[in-house]
Amino acid sequence: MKRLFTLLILLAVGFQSNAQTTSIDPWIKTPANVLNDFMDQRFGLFIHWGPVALRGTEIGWSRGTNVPTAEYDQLYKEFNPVLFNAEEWVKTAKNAGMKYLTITAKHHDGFCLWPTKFSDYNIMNSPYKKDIVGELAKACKKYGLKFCVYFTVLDWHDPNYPIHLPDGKNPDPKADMNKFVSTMKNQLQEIVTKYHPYMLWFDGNWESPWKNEYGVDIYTFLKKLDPNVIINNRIGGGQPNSHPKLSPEIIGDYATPEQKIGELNMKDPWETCMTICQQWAWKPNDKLKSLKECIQTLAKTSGGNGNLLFNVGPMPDGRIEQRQVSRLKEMGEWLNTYGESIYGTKGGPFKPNEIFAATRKGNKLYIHVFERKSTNLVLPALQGVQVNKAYLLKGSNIMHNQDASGVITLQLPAQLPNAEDSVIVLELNTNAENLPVQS
Ligand code: H79
Repeated sequence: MKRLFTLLILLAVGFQSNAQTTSIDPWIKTPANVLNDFMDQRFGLFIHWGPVALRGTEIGWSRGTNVPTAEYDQLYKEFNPVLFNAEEWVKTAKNAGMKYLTITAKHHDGFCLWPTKFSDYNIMNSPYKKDIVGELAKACKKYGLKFCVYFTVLDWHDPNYPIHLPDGKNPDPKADMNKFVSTMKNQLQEIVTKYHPYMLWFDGNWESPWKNEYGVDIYTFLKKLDPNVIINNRIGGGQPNSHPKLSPEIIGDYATPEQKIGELNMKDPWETCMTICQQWAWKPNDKLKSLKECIQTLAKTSGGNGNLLFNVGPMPDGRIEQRQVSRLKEMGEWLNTYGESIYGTKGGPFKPNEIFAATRKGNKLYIHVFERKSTNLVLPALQGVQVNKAYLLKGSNIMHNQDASGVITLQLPAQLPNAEDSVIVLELNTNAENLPVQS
C-alpha cells in the first residue's frame, strides 16, 4: 500500500513537472485586477532607440541589409546622445495624455541600453556611458507614469544565438541556446530587480531557435521575481510574427496586434502597437501621421476595448523630433477635453468603423463621431435600452430619437465641435457596460 502511494506521488510529481514545461501554472498567472488596471490606462508611449539612430535606418532589421553588419556593430562607439533628457521624454508622454512608457532595453541587434553585467555590448561602452533605462525608470516614477521594458528574445549579435542575420537562415552550429537563455534570464533579473517594470514587452519569438519551453521557463522565472509584472503574448515558441490573439495555448497576458488596430474583443486584454511615422527607429523626414489618424486610432482602439502603445524613434542626439512632440501634444490637448471617454472605459457595444466608434462606462455610452456624413447619425438598435439624455461631451444637448425597435437617431450639429473626433454622451437607463456587442 505504502509503495502504491509512493508510486502515485511520483507519478503526480512527474506529471506536474512535465506539465510545467508546456503550460503555465494557473496560480502564477497575472491577476485579473492587475490586467484590468493595465487596460484602464489605454494609452502609452513606445520608444525604439539605439545606436542605429545614427544611420536613420530600421532598428535591428537594417543590420546586414541597409547597413553592413560590421559597420552596424561599431555604431555604438559613436553613440553619444548628449541631449538625452529622460524627464523631457516623460513630460512629452505625460503631456500627450499617456499613462505608461515602454523602452527598447534590447532590440534584435542585441545592444543593451542599460549597464548589464552580462554583455559588453551595452551603453557603458559607448561614449555616453549613462544608464538610459535607469534614467527613464526614475523619471517615470517622478511624473507618475508606469515604466515598462521591451526585450526581444532573438539576438542576431550574440554568438550563442544560432541566427545572425534578419533572413533567419543558416543556423550557426557553434551557438548554444542553453547559454543564451541563461544570459537572458540574468539580464531580465537585472531589469526586474533594478527598475521594477510594470510590464515586459517581449518580441522576436517566431524564429525557429525559440521554443515554447523557454517561454514557460521565463514567464515562471519572472513571476517568482514579481508576481504582478505584466507580460505580453510574445514569449511562447512556434508562433507567427503577428500576435493579435490570446488563447489558452499562448503564453502571456495580453495580445499585441502590430501596426494595425485590433478587433473588438471584450474578453481578452490587448494592446495595438503602432508607429507615429512609418519606421520604428528614427528616420529623417519619415512620414508623420496626421492628427486625425492619431486621434482616430486612439478612439478606434479604445472602441475595440484595447490599449494603444504609440511609438516614437528619438534622434541620435537624444531628442524626440519637434514635429512628433507637437503631434503628441495635440493628442494630449484632445484628451484634456475628451479623456473621460477614453480612460477607464470599455469598448463597444458597436464595432468601430470609419464614421464612429463607441466606448462606455457606467450608464454612459460615448459615441466618437469621426465624420458628419449627413445631418443625422443613426446607430444600430439597442433593444430594451432607453436614452435618457444626449449631449456633446463638454457641450450642448443633442436632439435624439429612438424608434420602437431601439434604433437611435442623433441629430448632429451643423458643424462638429472637433475636426478629428467629437464625442456625444448618451445617458442610458441602464449600465452601458452590460450591453451585448452588436454585430
Ligand atoms: O520592434 C518592432 C519591430 O522591429 C518588431 N516588433 C515591433 C514592435 C518586429 N520584429 N519583427 N516583426 C516586427 C515582424 C516583421 C516585420 C517585417 Fe519588416 C516586415 C520585417 C521585414 C518586413 C518592418 C518592416 C521591419 C522591417 C521592415
